[in-house]
Amino acid sequence: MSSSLKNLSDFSHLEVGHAAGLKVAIVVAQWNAQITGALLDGAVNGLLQHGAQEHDIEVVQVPGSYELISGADIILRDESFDAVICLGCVIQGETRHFDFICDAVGHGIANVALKYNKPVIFGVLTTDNEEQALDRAGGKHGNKGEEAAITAIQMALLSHKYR
Ligand code: DLZ
Repeated sequence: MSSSLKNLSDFSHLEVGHAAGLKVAIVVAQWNAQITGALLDGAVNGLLQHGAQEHDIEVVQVPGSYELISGADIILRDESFDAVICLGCVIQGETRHFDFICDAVGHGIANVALKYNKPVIFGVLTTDNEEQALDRAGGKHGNKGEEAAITAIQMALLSHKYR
């Protein structure tokens, strides 16, 4: 494999300082607040650890994951944001609500990203039960909020590069 192709497959972590100067909004759902609060902590820590400034991070609460779509859309009317991280937790219940919400949020977030040509990150847990969600919100499977922050930085940098 040529050295340039090897570089393409290098997914090593972003270095500290790469998020300096990036303005990032975090839209977080209030449903399952214990879990989304932990995801929020992970996302903020992830941004700060990589050099983002506290005053460049805007946290906005919306009622449920379904509202993450319009929350991200509203935020991106402000052109100064480089990326939006959407955080939510949808837990399977007895009805088909789960399917409708997950489907809508996945497509909705993708549409907002394309509408504004900005990274909008899907940091939504879609789990069978609360235990699985806790495992991914600072538990044994890490913190998906922190992973969403790294993704946001990576995509914002990519977007800047090809502006
Ligand atoms: C209604 C509802 C249900 C049943 N479950 C969840 C959930 O597990 N996670 C979540 O974030 N939101 C849930 N919601 C609320 C919807 O996202 C939305 O706020 C309402 O349907 C109003 O649009």
